[in-house]
Amino acid sequence: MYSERILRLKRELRKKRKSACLITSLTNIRYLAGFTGSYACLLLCDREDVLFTDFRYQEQSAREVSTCRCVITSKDLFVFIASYAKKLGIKDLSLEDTIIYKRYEYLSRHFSLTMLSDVVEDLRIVKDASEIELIKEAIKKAEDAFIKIKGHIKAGVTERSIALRLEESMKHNGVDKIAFDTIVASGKNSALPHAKPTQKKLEKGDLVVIDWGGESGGYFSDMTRTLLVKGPNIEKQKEIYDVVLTANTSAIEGIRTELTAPQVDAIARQVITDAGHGQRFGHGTGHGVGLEVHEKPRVSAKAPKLLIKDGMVFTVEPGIYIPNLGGVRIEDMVVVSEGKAQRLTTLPRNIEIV
Ligand SMILES: [Mn+2]
Repeated sequence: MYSERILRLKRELRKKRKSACLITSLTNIRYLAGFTGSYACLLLCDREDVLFTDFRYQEQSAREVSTCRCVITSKDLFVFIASYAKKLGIKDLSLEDTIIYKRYEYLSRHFSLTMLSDVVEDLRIVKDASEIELIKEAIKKAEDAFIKIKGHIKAGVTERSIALRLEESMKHNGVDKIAFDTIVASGKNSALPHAKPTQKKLEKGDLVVIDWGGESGGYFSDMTRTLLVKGPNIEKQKEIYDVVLTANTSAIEGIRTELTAPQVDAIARQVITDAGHGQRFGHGTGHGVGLEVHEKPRVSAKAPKLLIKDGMVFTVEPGIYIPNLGGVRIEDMVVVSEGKAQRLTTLPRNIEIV
């Protein structure tokens, strides 16, 4: 698997008439070589592929990395890599554009450098079967965690306590890492798409947006559900919920491999615009999820016109946010398979009044 990924990257490099590259993004190193530690660089060239790390990861790199040579050094990593690469006869070196400037500057004194933008990120857009299995695991752990704490979501409970329980529940379920600060936003706060949980208690008639996810085996999940606290005068809340649900369903059912990512965005956006809330859906419809919570493809109006492909995994998360009333977002993850989208998120999507 890893050797095949490295071959695919080298094929891309050859198209650009490059042979040697230094991968510095830890996420991309994990993707290409399987190394999960926090300190490493990966040098790929015709003569050999080498993972450089230090003493802390001697044992781990030997266990995790089988397709590249592992070299342990106690010297400054970039000084060491520069001399190593020179011994291999490397003069031209391609770097990822996310490299730290001072590293770039140091290497520029020794090599003729070119920048690689998103080459590995582009390879990562289409997931293989093993990646999809890991993503399903990450989704299941986060969903089960939510089901376990759902009874706690009711009037009188604070946003923070719900977020805390959900995160604790995810960890109990074997999530390795919380994907991002869990969002629990109720009432007026739910009109902020990226609200932070506060000490505010849930009140009657509040919409409650809960956005959460976890990492499992390196892969992430990301999902949002909006609940409604029972109370009088909840018609408007129900109405916007229905619009968002229709937008979510229409977009997912409309996904086809003939469409581009912005066209998928347009399906969801049209439903919300037709209902008169176009101005209240100010973010993209979705984003890829994999080794990072937010990765390519971007599913939004302004995103590149990338064709939808089998193996892509991304979110569909339309929302409507109305100041002083509240917001609704319904976020599912989908995988594209045989030309259509399959929903990966299994939690119910009908409005739940608690
Ligand atoms: Mn998301």
